[in-house]
Amino acid sequence: MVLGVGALLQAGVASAGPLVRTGAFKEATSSQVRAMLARDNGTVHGTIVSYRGSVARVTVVVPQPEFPFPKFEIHHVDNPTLDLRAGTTVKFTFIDRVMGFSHSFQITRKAPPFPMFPKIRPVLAGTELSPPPGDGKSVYADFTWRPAAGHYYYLCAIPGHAHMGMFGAIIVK
Ligand SMILES: [Cu+2]
Repeated sequence: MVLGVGALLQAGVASAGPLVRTGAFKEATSSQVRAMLARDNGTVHGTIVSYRGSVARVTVVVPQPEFPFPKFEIHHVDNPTLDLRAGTTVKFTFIDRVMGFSHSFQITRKAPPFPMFPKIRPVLAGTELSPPPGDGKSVYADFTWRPAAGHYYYLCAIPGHAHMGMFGAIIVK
């Protein structure tokens, strides 16, 4: 189940969309990651994270360890549903903490189930693949999204990851 290197990675990755480029990711220390986690202004209700106010700050982490299945984590909730208000400016910070493994965070209207090789077009916002973090390092990227009301999904475009559950819903009302 380890899908991680070489040309295989690129096969399922959407090229369209306003994505943060792989080369634009930056390295973060553990204390910088803690600060990014602390500025998330969502509130947890079970498996939902709700954001109110004009600016939502959403910090998404791919945590160590990633086994048995890779996942996203927001406020320590696995692949939560994000509850947003239309008109909100959503400032995402996406952090990959998994040594040696790339991931991405991409927003789409396409609904699951996602195939092994997801062909996600268009991607509305998000990132290309992260550069694989070095030992003890994290990499991150910031991007802003201003969604209209509707139902969306976020997912990782690495082959197999969304297929195995590395995705979540976004509801904008
Ligand atoms: Cu992934």
